[in-house]
Amino acid sequence: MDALQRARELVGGARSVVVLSGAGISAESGVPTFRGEDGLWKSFRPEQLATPAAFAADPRLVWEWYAWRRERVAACRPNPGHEALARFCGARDATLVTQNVDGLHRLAATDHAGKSVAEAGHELLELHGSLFAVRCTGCTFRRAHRDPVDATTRDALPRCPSCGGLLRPDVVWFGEALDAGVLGRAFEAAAAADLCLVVGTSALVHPAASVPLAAVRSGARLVEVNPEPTPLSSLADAVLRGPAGTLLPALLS
Ligand code: BV8
Ligand code: ZN
Repeated sequence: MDALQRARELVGGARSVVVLSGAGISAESGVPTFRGEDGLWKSFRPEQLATPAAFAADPRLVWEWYAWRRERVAACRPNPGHEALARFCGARDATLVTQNVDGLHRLAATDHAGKSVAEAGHELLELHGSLFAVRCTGCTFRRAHRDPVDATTRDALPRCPSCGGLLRPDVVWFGEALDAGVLGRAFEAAAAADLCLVVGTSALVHPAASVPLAAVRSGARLVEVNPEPTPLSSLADAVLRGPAGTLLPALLS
C-alpha cells in the first residue's frame, strides 16, 4: 500500500486529531518560509530582528521588517491546503495548532464556513501570535491591527492609546515564552489525540516542535506532509513527500 493510502486509512480511523502546521503550508500562497531558499531568515538574521533585544535596540528596523511582511502576507490568500484543512477540522474533533503568524488558517476557516473560527467548530491555536495584532510594551493593551505602519522614523512608530508606550507586533520572539494558556491547550490536544498530522514545518523551533512528540508519546499515530525530511520523519507512520497544496486535499477529502 502506498503512503497516501496508508495515511488516508489513519485519517479515516482517527477519533481525535491534533494538527501542527508551519510556514510550509503557506508557501504555495506566496508567503516566504523561514528557512527555504527564498526564506525570510536568508535576507534577515533572526537574532537581528525576531528578538526582544533587537526591538529594544532598534524598534524602527524591526517594525520595518514586520510592516514589509504584513504587506506581503496581506496580498496572499489561503491555498487548497489551508482550505482542505479548514473543512477537515471544521467537521470533527480536531485542534489546529499553527506556528504561523500569517492568519491564513483563520481566513480559510472563515471563508469555508462563512463563520468565525469558533463557530466553524474547531479550535485554532496560533502559538506564535499574529502579524495582524499589536500589543503595548508598557501596559496590557493589545488589539487586532491591520493599518499600514509607517516605520520610516522612530517617532512615526505606533503608540499605545492608553499609556503612550511603543506598540510591538503581537508575535512571540525567540527567547520569549509562549502564551501559557494557548500552549497548555496544544499539549492537552496532543495528549488526547490518536492521530497527529504535521504539515510544512522543519520541526526545529521549540516548544512548538514538542507538540507532535507529546502526541506520539501518548500513543498517537503520526502523518507528515513535507517535501523535505525533518527530525519528525523517523517517527511518522506515513510520510507524504510533497507540497501541502496538493497532498492535503488528496489526504483529507
Ligand atoms: C522559548 C514568530 C523560553 C515571530 C517565531 C534548543 C532546544 C529547545 C529550544 C531552544 C533551543 N535553542 C534555542 C531554543 C529556544 C528557541 C528555539 O526553539 N530555537 C530553535 C531555532 C532551536 N525557542 C524559543 O525561543 C521560543 N521561546 O523557548 O522561550 C522561555 C520560557 C519561559 C520563559 C521565558 C523564555 C520561542 C520560539 C518562537 C519564535 N518565533 N515566529 C515571527 O514569525 O516573526 S518562530 C518562526 O519559526 C516561525 O513562527 C515559524 O513558524 C517557526 C518554525 O519555522 P517553520 O514554520 O518550521 O518554517 P521553516 O521555514 O523552518 O520550515 C518550512 C518547512 O516547510 C520546511 O520543512 C519545508 O521543507 C516545508 N515546505 C516548503 N514548502 C512546502 C513545505 N511543506 C509543505 N508544502 C509546501 N509547499
Ligand atoms: Zn500601553
